[in-house]
Amino acid sequence: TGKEKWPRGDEKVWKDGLRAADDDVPSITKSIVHHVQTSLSRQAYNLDDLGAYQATALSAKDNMLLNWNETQLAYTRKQPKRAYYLCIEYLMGRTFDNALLNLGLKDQYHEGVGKLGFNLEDLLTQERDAALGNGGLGRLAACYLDSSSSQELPVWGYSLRYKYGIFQQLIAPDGSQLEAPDPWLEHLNPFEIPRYDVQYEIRFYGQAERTADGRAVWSGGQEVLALAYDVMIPGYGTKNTNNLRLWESKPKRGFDLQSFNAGDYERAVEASNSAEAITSVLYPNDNTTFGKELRLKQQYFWTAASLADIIRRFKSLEKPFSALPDYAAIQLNDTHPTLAIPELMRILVDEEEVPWNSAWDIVTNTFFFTNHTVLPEALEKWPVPLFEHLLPRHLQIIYDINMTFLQSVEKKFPGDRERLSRMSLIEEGFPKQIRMAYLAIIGSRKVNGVAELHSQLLKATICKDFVEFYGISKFGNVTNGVTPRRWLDQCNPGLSALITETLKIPKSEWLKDLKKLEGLIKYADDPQFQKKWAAVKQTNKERLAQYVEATLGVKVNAKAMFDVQVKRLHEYKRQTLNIFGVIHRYFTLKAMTPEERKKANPRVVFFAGKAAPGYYIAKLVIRLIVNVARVVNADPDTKDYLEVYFLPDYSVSLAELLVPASNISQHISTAGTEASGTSNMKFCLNGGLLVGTVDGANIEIGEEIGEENVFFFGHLTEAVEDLRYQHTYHPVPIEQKCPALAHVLNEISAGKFGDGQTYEPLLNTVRHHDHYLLTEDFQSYIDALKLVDEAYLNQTTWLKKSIITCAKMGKFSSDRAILDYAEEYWSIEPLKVE
Ligand code: T68
Repeated sequence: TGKEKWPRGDEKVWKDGLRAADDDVPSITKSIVHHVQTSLSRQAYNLDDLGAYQATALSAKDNMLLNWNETQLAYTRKQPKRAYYLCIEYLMGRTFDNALLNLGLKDQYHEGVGKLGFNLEDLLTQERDAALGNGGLGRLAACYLDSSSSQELPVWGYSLRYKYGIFQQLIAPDGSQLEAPDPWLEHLNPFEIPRYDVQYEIRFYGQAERTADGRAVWSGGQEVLALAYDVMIPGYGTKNTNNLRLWESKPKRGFDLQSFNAGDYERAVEASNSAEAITSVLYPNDNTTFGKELRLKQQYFWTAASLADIIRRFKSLEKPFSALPDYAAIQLNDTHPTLAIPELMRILVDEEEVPWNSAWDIVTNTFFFTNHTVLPEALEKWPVPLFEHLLPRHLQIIYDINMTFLQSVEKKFPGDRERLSRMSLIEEGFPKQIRMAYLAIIGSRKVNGVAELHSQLLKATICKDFVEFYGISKFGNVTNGVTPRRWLDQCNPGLSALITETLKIPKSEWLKDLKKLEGLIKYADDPQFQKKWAAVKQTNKERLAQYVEATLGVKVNAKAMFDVQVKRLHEYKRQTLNIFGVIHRYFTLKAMTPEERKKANPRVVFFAGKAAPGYYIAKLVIRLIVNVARVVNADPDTKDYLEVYFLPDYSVSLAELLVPASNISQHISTAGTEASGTSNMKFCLNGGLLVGTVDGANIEIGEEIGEENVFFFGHLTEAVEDLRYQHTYHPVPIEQKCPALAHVLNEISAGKFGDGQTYEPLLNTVRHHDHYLLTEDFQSYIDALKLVDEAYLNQTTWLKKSIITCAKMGKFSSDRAILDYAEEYWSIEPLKVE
C-alpha cells in the first residue's frame, strides 16, 4: 500500500548496520582484499593488474554507493524539482581516477594499493573507456553530469547501455581506417549497478485504434523489456552523487516456446535476438542522420523507458498531473529524444485520461530543447511510412499536434499558406517526412543553441518562423562548458598543483569557481613562474612522446612545438586545410638551404579522430594524413623541423594525454558551421594557444582571453553564403584563386604521397564547388601559422599568452553552463546532501 512503517524490524539494528564511508588507508586495503576474495573469488596469489584494478574499483564504488544512497534518499524526502537530461550518447571515458579525485581519496588509495604491491597509476589504465558517444555532444553530456553533482543540483541522465560503444579505429597498411567492435563490457564493469527491479515493457508496431473521445488504444506488435543499469556520478568535494540511468533491451520472454517445442530453434530465438539488437550498438555518425529503422527503435525505446521511469517517480508524489512541470524538467539534447513529446502526450491522454489541451500544456512546460548544429544534413527527419509502421499511435498524435499548431499559425498570420507549409511538422514530398526539430521546438518551453554565434544563427535560420510566431523570449543561448576536474586537475596534475601553489588557495576553491584562475594574471610576466609553467608543459609533452613511442614505435622530438588537431573527421571541420597546410610547409622547408632551415620553428603535428564508417571523403582524409606522415617523417632534409602523426583510436583517455601537451591546437571549421566546439576550451584551459576561425565558441574564447592571444584567420560567417554562390555560379580556377593550394593539390595528384588517383575524389571536393571554402581561407591560414611560428620564437611573450589564456578561461567551466540551465531553463535549485 505504500503506507507501511519503514524500516521494517528494529530500527536500531538497521542504524547499527549503516556504515560511514571508510577513507583511512587500513580500511581501504581491507576493503580491497575483501573484494579480491569475495567479489572476484581470487586471492593475493597470482593477482594481476586487471584483478587488482577491479577489486580496488569495487572498493571505491562502495564509497560512492553510500553517497549515492544518501543523495537519492534526500531527493525522495525533500521532493525538489528535478531535471532529467536525455542524451542518446554519453562519452564518459574512464570513471575510476575521476571518482577518486572527486571523492578526495586518491592519495589514500595510492598508498593503500602500494601496500598491496601494486601501483595505482598502472591500475587506472586497466579501465576501458566507456565510449558511448561519438564526439562533442556525448562528451558535453558527461561534463554536465559532473557539474550537476558538483553543484549539488538534482539532475539525472538517461541514455542507452550500448553493448558496443564507438568502434575501435585501426589503421591499415595502406593508411586507411579500419573499424573493429568495442567490446567494452567483456570484463566486469565495476561502476554499473543492474536494477532488476526497474524494468518497463516497451511496444513497437501493432495497431492504434482511436476511440470516440479522441483517445486511442495501441495494441499488438512487439513488446520488449527495458532493464535499468545505474552509473553513479560523484560530485567534487560533496556527498552529492547523481545518477546516469542506462537502458538495456531484453526479450520479454526468453524465447518463443511454441516454435521451440515444434523443434524450430532458430525461429524460437529470433524474437529474442531482435529485442537484444536494440541496444547492441551505438550509431557511429556524428552530425548526420541515417534514417534507419533500428535507430528510430533506439530512440523510442530509450525515451519511452525514461518517461515511464520519470512518470512512475512523479506518481509516487501523489500530485495531480498538472503539477508535473513543478517537479520535472526534461532536457531534450538535440532532436534524438524528441519522441518523448508525443510519448508523454500518449501517456497523459491515452493512459491517464488527461484532456488533450491540458496534456499539451503540461508537455510544453516540461520539455526544453537544445540544438547542436545548423548543418542541414544533421536535421533529423523521419519518413512517414517508416514511422507509421513502427509507431502508429505516435503518428496520430503528431498529426493532431500539427493540426492544432497550424490552426494557431493561421490565426496569427491569416492566409499565409507559404508560412503554413514552411512551419508544418510534416514536410511534403515522396515520402512525406516528419521534421523532428520543429516538433522539439513547438513541444518545448524554451529552445537554446550552444554558443552565442550558433544561437544567433539558429534564430535567423531554422527557428526564424518560430521566433516570429512565439516571440524572441522562447529562444536563448547557453554557451557550452567543460569540467575543470577532468580537463585540468585529472589530466594535468602538474599544472593543477602549480596553480594551487601560486593562487595560495585550496584546490577545491578554484576548481569549483573557475573564475579564480584570474589570480594567475599577476604572475604572467614573472620569470620564475613562467619557468615553472614551461616545465609543466614540457613534462606533459614528454609524457605524450612516451605514449607515441609505446604505441607507434617512433621517437617524437619533444623539444619541437606540438600542434594538435583532434576531433571527429568531418569536411566542415577541415582537417584537409590542416594537412594541405602541412604539405605546404614541407615543400617550403624542402626548398630552403640547410642554413635557412635552421631558422625554422620545429613543429610536430598531431592528428587524431574517427571517421564515420560510411563517410568516404572523411576516410580519404585519414588515408592522406597517414601517407603524408609517412613521406614527411622519412625525409632526412626536413626531419628536424617537421613531423606528422596520426594517432589511431582517438578517445577520451587519449585526449587526456594530448590536451595538456599542446602548444597550439587547431579549430578551423568554415565560419558558421561548428556550433560551439568544446575541445577548444580544454586546450586553452591547459595553456595551449588556439589557431582558429571566427566560429562557434572560438569567438567567445577570443572575447574572454583577448583577441591578441588567439590566432584568428579566415572569412567570417556573413561572407560564407556569397562565397558559396560565387563558387557555384562564377567559379574561378583554383590556380588563379589560390596558387599555393593548387600546387599542393597537384603534387598529391602527381603521386607524391602514394597513388594520386586514390585522392582524386577528395581533391575534387576542393576543385569543384569547394563547399567548405578551403580555397578562400588557405592563404590566411598559412599566414596565421606563420604568425604562430614567429610568436613561438619569443618564449617570454608566448608563455605570457599561455598563462593569460588559462587564467581567463573561467567562463568555460561546465559549472557555469549547468547553473545557467538550472536557473534560466529548468528552475531547479541545489540540494546539499548533509
Ligand atoms: C557537437 N555535435 C557540435 N553531434 O558539432 C559541436 N550528431 O560544435 C558542439 O560543441 C557539441 O555538439 C556540443 O554542443 C555533435 O557532437 C553528434 O555527435 C551527433 C551524434 C548523432 C547524431 C548527430
